[in-house]
Amino acid sequence: FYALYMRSALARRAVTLHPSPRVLDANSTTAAVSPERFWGSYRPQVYFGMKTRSPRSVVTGLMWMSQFSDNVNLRHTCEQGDGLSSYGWLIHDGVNFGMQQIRDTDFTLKTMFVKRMGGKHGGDWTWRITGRQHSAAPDAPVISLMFYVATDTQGSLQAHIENRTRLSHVTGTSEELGDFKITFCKPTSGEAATNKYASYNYLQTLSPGLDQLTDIVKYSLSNRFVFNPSTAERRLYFAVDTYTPPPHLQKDNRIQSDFVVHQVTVQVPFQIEVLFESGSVHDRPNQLMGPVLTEELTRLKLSYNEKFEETFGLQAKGFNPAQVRFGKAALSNMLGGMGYFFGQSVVQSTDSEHPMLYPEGALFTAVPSRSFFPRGFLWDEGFHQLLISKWDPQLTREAVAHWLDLINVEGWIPREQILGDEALSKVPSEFVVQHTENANPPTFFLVLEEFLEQLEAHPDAPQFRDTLPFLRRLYPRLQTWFEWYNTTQAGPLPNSYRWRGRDKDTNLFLNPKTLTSGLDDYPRASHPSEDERHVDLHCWMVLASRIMTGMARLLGEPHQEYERTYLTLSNNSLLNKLHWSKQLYAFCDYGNHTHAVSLQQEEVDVPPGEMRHQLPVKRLVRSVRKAPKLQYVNAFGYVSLFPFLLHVLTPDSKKLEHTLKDIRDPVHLWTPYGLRSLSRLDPLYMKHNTEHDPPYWRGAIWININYLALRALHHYSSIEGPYQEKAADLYQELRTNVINNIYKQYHETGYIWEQYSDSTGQGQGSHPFTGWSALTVLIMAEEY
Ligand code: 6A9
Repeated sequence: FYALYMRSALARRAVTLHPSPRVLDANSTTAAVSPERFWGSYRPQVYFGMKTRSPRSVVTGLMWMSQFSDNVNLRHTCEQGDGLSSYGWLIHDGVNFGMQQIRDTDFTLKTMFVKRMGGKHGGDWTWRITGRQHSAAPDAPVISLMFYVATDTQGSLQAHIENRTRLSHVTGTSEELGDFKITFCKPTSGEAATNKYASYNYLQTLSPGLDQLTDIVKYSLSNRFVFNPSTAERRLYFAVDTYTPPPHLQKDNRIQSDFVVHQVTVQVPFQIEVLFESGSVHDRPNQLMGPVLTEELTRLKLSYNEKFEETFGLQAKGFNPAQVRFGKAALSNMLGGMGYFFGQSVVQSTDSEHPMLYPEGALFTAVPSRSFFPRGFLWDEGFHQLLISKWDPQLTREAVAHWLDLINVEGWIPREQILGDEALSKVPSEFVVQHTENANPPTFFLVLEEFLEQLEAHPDAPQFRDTLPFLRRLYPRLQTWFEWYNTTQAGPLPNSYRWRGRDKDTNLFLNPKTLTSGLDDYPRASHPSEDERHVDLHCWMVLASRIMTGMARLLGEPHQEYERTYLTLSNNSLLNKLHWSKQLYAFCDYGNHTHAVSLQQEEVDVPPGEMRHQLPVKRLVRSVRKAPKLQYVNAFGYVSLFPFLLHVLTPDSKKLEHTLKDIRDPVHLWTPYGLRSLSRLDPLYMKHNTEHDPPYWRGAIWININYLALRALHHYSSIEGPYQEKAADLYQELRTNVINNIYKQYHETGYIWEQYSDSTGQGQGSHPFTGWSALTVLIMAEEY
């Protein structure tokens, strides 16, 4: 009984939050405390939508479809399957306004928002949507825009209808917004033009959850409506009609929330405005619409452009206007990709039999990809914030604070944050559960390093005034976070480290994955064991201990212990002893390993119950031709670079010379488009891991690591040492290659991509991926 009791007490610790005072005050994101950041485009998973930074926010959004085309093509959540030729924010300042361009089949939409402060609930905002045709084809497309408002279990909405079918405005009330009014203006054919022909429909219904909005609209569509502008023939079009939940949704017994849709069907070109007005604004000088809105947009754009040049200096560095526009789009998509999520992670601790629900929590974070991964990822976020902190350190402080407020009493933070029904609806069930023994690289230390440098360089600058108190509040959590890595990810030898949580079912994989390292299928020891040690994690710990030392010093806290750890771990002879392979002549992991593995077709007996009628089946199964033994893993690629990437190598190190040489070698990592992840000579280069698992970190070019490489080259070129010049040359060459390729791909494809092919430079993987690939802006600006 005692053992059982202990086990469940331990399990409870997994879902018990850290006891230190939260970094964020309980009301920090409310309209009262942070009115400018209350409303925002914090729903990165939809093409266009806004919400407030509150747990159960009223949400607004836009769906659209083109009429009289062959198939129903309702657009709402960002989906790669929609095949849009591009979409993304051209300009977004993270706070006040944004302008997005969406290129659909034969028309382009621009979606803009502008906020205006006032009253007690985060003020007003206005949307402007414009649509225009790509070519001057005679038959301009007819498009339906579906503007919607939905509550999320609290608050209520009333639709106001004129002429039977036109929803002219919605009034509503919610806890955080008080009373408000949303007005749908009639479309015009453009700026300063009069109304144009349009058909109107509306839907007023109930929804069991925000994840159901698309389906509700789809199920309600019927094509019994007539589009009849005087110049054209009468045609039937699709519109929202009455809605009765289909049988499978009738079983959804979540709380029903209000959902109102306003559909406008209109031919391009058009311009439409939507106004949100807070009931608490009493002294509104005018309505934020028409020429007033245009003027405001112009003013904001101008100051954005100035701030962009001030911050990144791309023009001064000689980039042409199109390249500068690319830089702005990359930054803007990072900012426009910030979301506010609320919910509970599902976590599994080794001490509990079943997954448990983590405490409810909020997360304000950027996301790697609006279409494919529109949620928070721990190590991605450190990279995201490197860029954001240069633009708006306040956004970064708030994001980092949210992440660290999710830490549990043990010092663990869930790696992938799937919070709320909407986020959950995008994730296959096998990926939902987060394991409490699993880490992810602590990239927030890179951000903290940036903060320490900002404070040192500009101690009195107003934008950094809040940094010191912020670091003070963060500190107790960082201590536990550091300790968690240092203890739970300790390796077999003193001062060595090992990623936990590698794939267990080793027969199914050419090489069992290490998702926790962030480098997923990058080759590690063929047979996961407790004897492993990982050089990338070792280097992350060097960084972590160095920054903890600096933080402790700055805050007047005891720093000796951290410094001792730092001095021990960063000692190059320890690193050589643990990770230098004489055979590979490079740094690498150590473990129970054999090179002699491959995937073979085998007839396998499928367990009864699974595919009953086809016993036995052919499957790819790993075959091991030579027994593994304890040895260096001898794979050359990103992992080998970490002592260089994280500045662990001393500038006079011979190992630095070797690293630089191998980086520049086209047989290993060098390509005209950036550094590839794995040497072409490695046996696992571009190999599938399973039948269905194509190579990921086995050759492709990833921008986060290329950023670290450029940052390291910049570092070693600016400190005295025998390889200073070599580093400077490589720096120039690599920087040019990376920038040119990403820019070229963006130009050609309309997107920034998750990774780039090492043989053609082509973007691949998910898109848009304006997560760490947007670090290109810092590379262009040479801000490291
Ligand atoms: C799969 C599929 C709709 C993989 O950018 C996020 C992460 C990185 O942290 C990691 O280093 N990506 C990289 O190797 C994407 C991970 C996506 C996992 C979820 C679910 C959803 O399909």
